[in-house]
Amino acid sequence: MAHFTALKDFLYTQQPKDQNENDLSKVLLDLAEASKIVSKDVCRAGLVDGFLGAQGGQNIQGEEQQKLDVIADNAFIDVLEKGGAVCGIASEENEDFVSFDNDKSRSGKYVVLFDPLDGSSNIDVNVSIGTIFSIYKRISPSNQPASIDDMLQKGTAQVAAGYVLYGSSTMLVYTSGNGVNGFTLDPNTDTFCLSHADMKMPVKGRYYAMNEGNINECNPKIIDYIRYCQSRNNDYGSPYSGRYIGSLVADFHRNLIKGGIYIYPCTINAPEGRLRLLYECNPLAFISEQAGGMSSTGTARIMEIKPEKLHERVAFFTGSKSMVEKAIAFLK
Ligand code: AHM
Ligand code: MG
Repeated sequence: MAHFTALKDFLYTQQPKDQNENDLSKVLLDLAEASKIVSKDVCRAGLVDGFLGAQGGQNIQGEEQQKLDVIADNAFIDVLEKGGAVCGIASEENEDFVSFDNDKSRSGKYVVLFDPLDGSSNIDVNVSIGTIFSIYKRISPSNQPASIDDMLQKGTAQVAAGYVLYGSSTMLVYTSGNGVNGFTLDPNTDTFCLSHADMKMPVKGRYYAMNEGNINECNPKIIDYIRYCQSRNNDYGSPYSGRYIGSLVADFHRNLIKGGIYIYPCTINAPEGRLRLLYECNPLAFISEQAGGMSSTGTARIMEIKPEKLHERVAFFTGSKSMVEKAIAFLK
């Protein structure tokens, strides 16, 4: 078998050897360790009592929490808190951010914002789901509790971002502002191995992803754009193929590799948009831009939005650059 570089070794060779960068590597390795726990839980969910189905409560956004949402959330919080490089987190599943309060993590230099298990509606039906994360340098003083200002930074301040896709294989894809690299989890050695070096999103593609059940609930300009995707008069000269998994991570990953666009516009039911700026859109925007793609609300660059609250939602257009540009042109 070919020799693949392990994530740990890759981080070691990539990062400048100052202490800050070492700490960032530590955060990424902790996230990778937590994701291995979640990956195993996802794989055996059908066999274990208490893993499938609804938790019986709602998260702060009024959405039904699945048991695995909560299990994954706890796994990431637990590993990051013990790791000591992170002083606090915010997660899609928790109403407020969490400031870690042990001696080690109080001086942690970073905060992590994450969606522990994206694609909740697919958990029980064995369809790909994922974790999405964003890493920022704290702006609060070291040794003080993490603050809300640490969490509400613009996406342009991200020092790293990534996702883990629990699909036909488990993959971790991340950027620290120096391109995008993907690592496949080898189940035999439990090691993330570099399998997709320097990933580039094709400038255009032939896939579009949207929940078209919402088509009559959107701005009519969105309908015009979707008609364009479906027509022979588009830039491909033939209708694009519709592909909507309903797990953002999986739809994004396909578009990253094959080229395509994902859109979740404002709808009557979700007038601000459905997806969360901090846990979903900013990290994927950072990755898309680093891979040569583009992410927008339709009118603004995602990463330049100043967040006003933790669970802020936005309209999201992400994917191949020329396709996102075309969608934006339809909205004008
Ligand atoms: P979640 O984080 O609660 O799973 O919500 C995010 C998901 C995305 O993964 C997916 O693209 C979208 O919501 C699906 O929404 P819908 O069912 O409205 O199409
Ligand atoms: Mg999500």
